[in-house]
Amino acid sequence: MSNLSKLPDIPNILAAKLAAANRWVVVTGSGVSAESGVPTFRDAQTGIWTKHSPEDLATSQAFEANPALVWKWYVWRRELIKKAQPNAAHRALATLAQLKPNLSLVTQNVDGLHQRAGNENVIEFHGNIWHEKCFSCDRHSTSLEKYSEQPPRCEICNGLLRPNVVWFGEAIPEEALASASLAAAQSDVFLSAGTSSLVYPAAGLAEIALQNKATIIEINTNATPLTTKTDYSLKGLATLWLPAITAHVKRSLENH
Ligand code: BV8
Ligand code: ZN
Repeated sequence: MSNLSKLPDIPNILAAKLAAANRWVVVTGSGVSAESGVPTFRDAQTGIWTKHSPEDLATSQAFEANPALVWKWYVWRRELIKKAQPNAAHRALATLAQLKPNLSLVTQNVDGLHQRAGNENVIEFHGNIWHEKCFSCDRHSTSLEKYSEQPPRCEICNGLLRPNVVWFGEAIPEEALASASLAAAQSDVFLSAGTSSLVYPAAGLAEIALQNKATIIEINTNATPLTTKTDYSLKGLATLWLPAITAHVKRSLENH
């Protein structure tokens, strides 16, 4: 947990709402992992990936056309993620989930850092980079060749394995979509952290919460299409605002 003295103050009315709120939904995007050294989707890609945009690589068409290229991009990301450590934002959310048992954590990130920080029930809306499935027969597989040069082969049909993440144009896993949508529809507080709120249906969860009159809070270093619809827009780093929120909730529970 960050040193409390440099954490930002939570506006008083919001502080009271947070302490009282029972059903929380937190949706995170790559901005929450950015301070762990994992590039966000909108960061310019670096090295050999500068000439590729994630939207072009994260598609089944791209994998079909050039499986080795797309597989190498995921291996490059896996190596970055392996070196990364969960940051103060991830750790604050792991503590918050213990303080608020009815908190649903929905992440668009595929890096598994929330689980490494201690969150157990993470709704992985876009899958997980460490899991694979067969591009031909769809069977889930746990290939040991996490960093191979070429996509590994399926042991059932010998098809190519692909990362078990949701590519553009692909459906969100049914269970993730249903549980995240239900949680948003029943939420008292909906907290969007570190996401540009551009990709649907993930960005639509805030709209579901809004219809349920939840208090909508956004943590982001920049404005997004969600910002004008929020009750509170907390401008700044996830590694400051999330520990500040968790510290406040912890203090208010201790004082009761
Ligand atoms: C689908 C996994 C149909 C892969 C990703 C309307 C409805 C439904 C679909 C669509 C629609 N309109 C358009 C679509 C199509 C598309 C879409 O939304 N396109 C966008 C570009 C317009 N959606 C889809 O294709 C989805 N599928 O709809 O299928 C269907 C339905 C039924 C049956 C068959 C088909 C699937 C989308 C999922 C794509 N997969 N990721 C991988 O990781 O490789 S998307 C990827 O980009 C992320 O997962 C995330 O969801 C998205 C955006 O990334 P962010 O996490 O927000 O990161 P970004 O860089 O954008 O922003 C970072 C933010 O953090 C910034 O705002 C920045 O200011 C902030 N920040 C940075 N540092 C910090 C910080 N904030 C705080 N602190 C910091 N330190
Ligand atoms: Zn197969």
